[in-house]
Amino acid sequence: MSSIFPDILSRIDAASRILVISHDRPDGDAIGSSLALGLMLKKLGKDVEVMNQDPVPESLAFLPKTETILSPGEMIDADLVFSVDAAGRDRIGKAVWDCVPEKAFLINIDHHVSNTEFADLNCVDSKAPATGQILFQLAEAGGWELDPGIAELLYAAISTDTGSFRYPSTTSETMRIGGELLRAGVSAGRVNQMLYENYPRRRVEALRILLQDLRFDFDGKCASVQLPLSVTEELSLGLGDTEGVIDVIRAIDSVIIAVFFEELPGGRIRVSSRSKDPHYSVGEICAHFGGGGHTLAAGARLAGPLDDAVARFLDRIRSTFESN
Ligand SMILES: [Mn+2]
Repeated sequence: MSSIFPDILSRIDAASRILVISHDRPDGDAIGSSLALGLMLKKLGKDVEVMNQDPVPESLAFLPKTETILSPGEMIDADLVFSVDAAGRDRIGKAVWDCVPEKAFLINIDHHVSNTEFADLNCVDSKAPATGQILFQLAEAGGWELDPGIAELLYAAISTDTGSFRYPSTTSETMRIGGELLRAGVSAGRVNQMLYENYPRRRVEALRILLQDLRFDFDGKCASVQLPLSVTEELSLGLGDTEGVIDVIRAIDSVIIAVFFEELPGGRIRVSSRSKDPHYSVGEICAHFGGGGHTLAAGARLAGPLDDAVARFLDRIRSTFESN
């Protein structure tokens, strides 16, 4: 992994205008990683823009410089482009690609095991729990100086992808980096409060409605909830409002696989899934439906209607339980 860092560093040296992009519906790792990289490159004297197809979720807007993230508009004059935390080209969105000049050199930094290595240079570490961790290591390799803002972005990136340094992907290296980020000026109490104890009321209202129809299958080993578009509209739910639902149901003692089904405008069904046991890979289940992710956290998009998608996905989970 770190063997690719010198190549990346020399590409940065040679570049003057850099664009940083990430996946659509950005999460904490996407926002934290793309802004942290953008700010670190700026400190090196580069001209940098950060772009995302979708707006910053309200829950992450407290992070430094989120207001500087561009929405797709005009073509960006860049000679180097970084894609961070995106498993494939299609995860970034066509509107963003329309702003990326074809001549630009593309570097892909990511931690998804399903990464398609779509760039000119690919730095993919599927053991890393977050792209933010790889970026911290890159910063160390480059001898880059962090400031409290950059450190907070990297901390948020790693914290949100590890369930606050709790998931099995959390290693001693992750904890070391967490410590370094605190040393660089992050206030753990404040960031954690902003990330995990600052929900809008509608997020908890959504949880109340979703849990009314909490469903258990396969002797309680699978728990799932469904969010019809009508509820999304009724509660004016935005990006990020339903993110915590799956963590609540995966915390049930009997549950090995937790699934969240969300009906999207247009009728497709977005599926988020989590596993607590590497023998039951939700990454493989999602890959069957053209999605991807990690062994313990993965997603896919299925054709609707909702009932039908639920039935097909649960059927696949049944086979996973039966074949193990
Ligand atoms: Mn990530």
